[in-house]
Amino acid sequence: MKFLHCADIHLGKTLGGNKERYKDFFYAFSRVIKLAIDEKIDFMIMAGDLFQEGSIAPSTLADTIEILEPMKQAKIPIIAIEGNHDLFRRRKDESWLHFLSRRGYLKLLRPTMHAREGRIEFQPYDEENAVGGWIDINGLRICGIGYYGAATNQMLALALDSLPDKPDIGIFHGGVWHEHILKLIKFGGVTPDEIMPLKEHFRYLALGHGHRPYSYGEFAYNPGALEVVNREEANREDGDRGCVYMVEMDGKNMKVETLYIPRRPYLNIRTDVEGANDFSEVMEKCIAQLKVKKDDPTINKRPVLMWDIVGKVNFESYEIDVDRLKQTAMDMLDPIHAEIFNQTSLIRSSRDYHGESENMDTIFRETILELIQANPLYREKSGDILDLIFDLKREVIENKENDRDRIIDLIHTRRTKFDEKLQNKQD
Ligand SMILES: [Mn+2]
Repeated sequence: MKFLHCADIHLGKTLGGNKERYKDFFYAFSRVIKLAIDEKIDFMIMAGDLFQEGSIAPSTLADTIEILEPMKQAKIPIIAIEGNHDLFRRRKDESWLHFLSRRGYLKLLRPTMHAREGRIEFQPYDEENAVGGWIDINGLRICGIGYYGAATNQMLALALDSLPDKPDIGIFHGGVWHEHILKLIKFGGVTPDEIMPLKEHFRYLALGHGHRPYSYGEFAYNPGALEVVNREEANREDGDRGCVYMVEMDGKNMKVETLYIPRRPYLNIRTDVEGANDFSEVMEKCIAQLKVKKDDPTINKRPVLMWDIVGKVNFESYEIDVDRLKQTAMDMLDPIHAEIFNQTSLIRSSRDYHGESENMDTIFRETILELIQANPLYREKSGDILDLIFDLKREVIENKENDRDRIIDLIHTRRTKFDEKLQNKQD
């Protein structure tokens, strides 16, 4: 018996609407599917987060069906559970995975929750409803444990009380908290002490949720995300690749092999411009750093670029021309997508704040403007947004009747005006 285990595919994810980035996630998944078909595996496990969000776009669904079709043709079942990202508008009984299961593209495992009785039930997979708690494939019993979020510890204990007889494989969207991944998982985490009892029940525990690969106790395996979903996950020391597991179970023996799936290079650059006196000094430091990246032979494909400019500077930080920096980066590295975060701040001598000439409004305006301009998306409209925030502040202070609708109205009216202004610009 041979199966592939993958997780956290996040189809539908993109960056600022970038089409190429959107396709990267499908491309990575298509490599896994090709591997499955070439290796003639018996089944595939997808341990949650097939999609980036529960309410995916129609085209994401169409692209997904297209990519799954060869698996259906090859009659290789995909046994899947829902991750936190797959739930449709936070409804626990609806997901596009269930739709795919009903259409024969996968088999969705989901235990039945009896919330009032505080009980979890694992029912056999029911072809008609295209859902169930467990399924037998060629003599292996696979059990879908699911995702329990903040309630993971209690729910996992309940789940263990009602497992079907002699399961071989468990699928669980949740992570083991230990030093390497602690930071990556906020909800859905269990401690090593809580995960070890599962070893008595399962020979293999297929995990999802943590986006970096790890294994625990020689039975729990987490492949991580195929592509970089959030920038913190990008780690060039790991190489530009995601991972899946090829597992062979034969009698009592089990062999787990890690296979790598190439992914797009993802550059997280941080340039420290501490002490710069003007924009040209910032530019100089930035170009020096870009040159290093340009010469890096391991970047063999157009990268994604996420660039932080940090440090205290001796001039107003909004004078940093983010658009020009971006253009320079585009020219030098040719990324498919680049985002620049101006996180510099002004070094002020303390007398500036004590001077009576500087009233609170000026300080307020400067501080807020800096915050708005830190995000490149808002830079163009920073003046308008600043005015709005300023007016809102006054409105909140002066609005004695606590009339919320008036404040919401104010936001709506101004927003419409921003849009009109932009529209005029484009025309
Ligand atoms: Mn995920």
